[in-house]
Amino acid sequence: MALAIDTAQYTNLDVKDHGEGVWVVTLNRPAKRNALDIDTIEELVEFFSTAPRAGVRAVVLAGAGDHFCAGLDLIEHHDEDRSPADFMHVCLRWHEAFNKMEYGGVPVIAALQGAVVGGGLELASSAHIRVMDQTAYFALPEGQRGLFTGGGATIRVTDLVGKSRMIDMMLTGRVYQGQEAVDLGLAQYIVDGSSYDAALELARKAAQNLPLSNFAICSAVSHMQNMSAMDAAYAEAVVAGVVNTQPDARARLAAFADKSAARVRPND
Ligand code: 1HE
Repeated sequence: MALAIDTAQYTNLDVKDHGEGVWVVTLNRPAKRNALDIDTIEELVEFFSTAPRAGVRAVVLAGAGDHFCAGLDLIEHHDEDRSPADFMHVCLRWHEAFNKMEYGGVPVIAALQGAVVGGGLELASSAHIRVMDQTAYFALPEGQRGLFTGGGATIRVTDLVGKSRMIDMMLTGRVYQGQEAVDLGLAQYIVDGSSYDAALELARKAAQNLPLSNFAICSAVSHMQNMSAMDAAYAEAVVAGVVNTQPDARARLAAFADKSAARVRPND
């Protein structure tokens, strides 16, 4: 049974239907550089828990203003003066939100500009594709703030750039930007214009795939990385058994057979 997304229930996020299954979710606290307070995390949990069952075919994740996201809301964290157990539970809600993004089976394309730092990088690294503009920069300032990552950077940022670079970023506050950031894997695309426009175009493209194929791409690949090679190969066969025999694929295969389907060609 399909769920409905109630856009009115979001305040820290701006949630919009862009048609043909593409939704845009924008962190909407630009005055706070989109810092992640607990309410924003709860809204992310809500949206990404609902989206896979609400017919959402692709999501652009953006940040309002000049910066994508300044990470943990340091003011809230300071004011709350949390106990270790309190903050552990905060982190578990972050993981809930980010795991729903990464494992939910709906493509999430992050449009990055300005600061993508601390928890903002943890959020971005939970997306399946990251598109940066020329202003975007990446850092993990936790070390300088007397903090540690709590939103999955030890797993996802390490996965993107490797352990040594991640540790260097945390120890020294090193900032990556521009083409170097792409070369390291922090983003897959860098554009001269708007990362939002480019991300929307990619989302529209991804949304044309069959939902079950996208589910496998955006869920199975992540799950399989957590498995032994033997188990991953087995799981891959089982997933392919389901996806590659889906009735909706038959028309696409028929189009290839009758030569009406586009061929794979090199870029111009
Ligand atoms: C914030 C936050 C925030 C800005 N929490 N309020 N993250 C950081 O260590 C990054 C902290 N932020 C910055 O370094 C800078 O703010 C930015 C580079 C992102 C932007 O600089 P700028 O000059 O445009 O803005 P600003 O003047 O520093 O800040 C504007 C307002 O945003 C100001 O509020 P105002 O009420 O005084 O106007 C700032 O307080 C507010 N603001 N960033 C709260 N992060 C699960 S563990 C994850 C651990 C982490 O993420 S640690 C990394 C935290």
